[in-house]
Amino acid sequence: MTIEDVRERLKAAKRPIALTGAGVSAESGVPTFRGSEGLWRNFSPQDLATPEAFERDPQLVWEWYDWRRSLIAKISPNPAHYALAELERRSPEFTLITQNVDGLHRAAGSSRVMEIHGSIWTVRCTECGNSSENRDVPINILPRCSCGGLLRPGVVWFGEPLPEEMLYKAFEAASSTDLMLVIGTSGVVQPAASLAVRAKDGGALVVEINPEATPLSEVADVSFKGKAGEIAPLLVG
Ligand code: BV8
Ligand code: ZN
Repeated sequence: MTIEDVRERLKAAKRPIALTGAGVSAESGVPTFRGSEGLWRNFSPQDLATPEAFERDPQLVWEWYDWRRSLIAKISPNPAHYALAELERRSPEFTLITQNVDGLHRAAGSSRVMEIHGSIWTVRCTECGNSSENRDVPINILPRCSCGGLLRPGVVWFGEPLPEEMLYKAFEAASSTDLMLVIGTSGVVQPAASLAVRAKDGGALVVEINPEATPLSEVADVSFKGKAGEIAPLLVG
């Protein structure tokens, strides 16, 4: 199936959806989770993006998030983000589900975005549970809520449940889509990766964009081996 074929199928799709991962932001300069550049002070994200790490050393975890926030604050969306924002303008039914917390889809103009792993620009109080947007760069560490409680990044850590309502809606959308784009994800993190399987089981055409093969390459009907910033604009046309 060629890029032209998929472009036609995407034009005809009634309820297209896209599932994106760190790879869609790679060309903007955001280090991916599992790429070699994803390391920080020799810690891997898996070690730091957990409630246990925050419990043990909130200072270290906040230094990592502050480093990522200050990096992302200087970064712009790339053509892949803009192509998906264009797709939303063209298809009112289009749904964008992202594992990324960088906010670049919204920055590119997407508004119907399901940030199933939360947002790095949200903070949540560990005492009163209040969530708010915080764009301070740098953020003063350790950040405190007005109630005095310690603030944490408003993201979903490993071992934490995804927002239930949003996850239910994401699986609903995956069950009823007729075409899913799977862009820039290694397909190893659950339950996000299962959304692609759900789409396939529901009879959707599943199209992967990734320079490498992933576990989702077997699920996909077609896998374009290449960069999101180059291929996504060709598919959206
Ligand atoms: C949960 C927010 C249950 C934080 C993130 C064993 C087996 C199976 C599952 C598990 C297991 N042990 C534990 C689990 C569950 C665990 C999990 O899946 N672990 C994996 C690692 C095995 N999942 C969880 O813990 C989830 N919660 O299961 O809860 C539960 C239920 C009820 C009650 C209690 C508990 C929570 C998962 C969410 C974790 N949070 N992020 C933060 O960002 O700080 S996940 C993190 O990984 C990011 O969100 C990232 O997006 C995501 C997935 O990674 P990718 O996006 O795929 O990025 P990656 O670097 O991996 O890959 C990049 C890809 O891009 C590559 O393929 C590369 O080739 C490609 N690429 C590179 N350049 C480009 C490109 N593609 C296109 N263009 C390019 N230019
Ligand atoms: Zn509070």
